[in-house]
Amino acid sequence: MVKVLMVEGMSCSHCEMAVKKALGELEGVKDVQVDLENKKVEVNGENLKDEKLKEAIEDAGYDVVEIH
Ligand SMILES: [Cu+2]
Repeated sequence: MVKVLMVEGMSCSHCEMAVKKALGELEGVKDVQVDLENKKVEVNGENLKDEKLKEAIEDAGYDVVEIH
């Protein structure tokens, strides 16, 4: 399954790495793609829970404005 998240606050490659790392540590996550320009994060995996994804990103210091 694929989840697309709109994330506010990412501005550089460090942010990108931080978000990738935070999501990569979650169970079921196989791949994370970050599109800085469009504030878009695409998560690929199994049994992804919106709540868990949101929590991981917020704990890393960014805001999730949308998940679909
Ligand atoms: Cu940054």
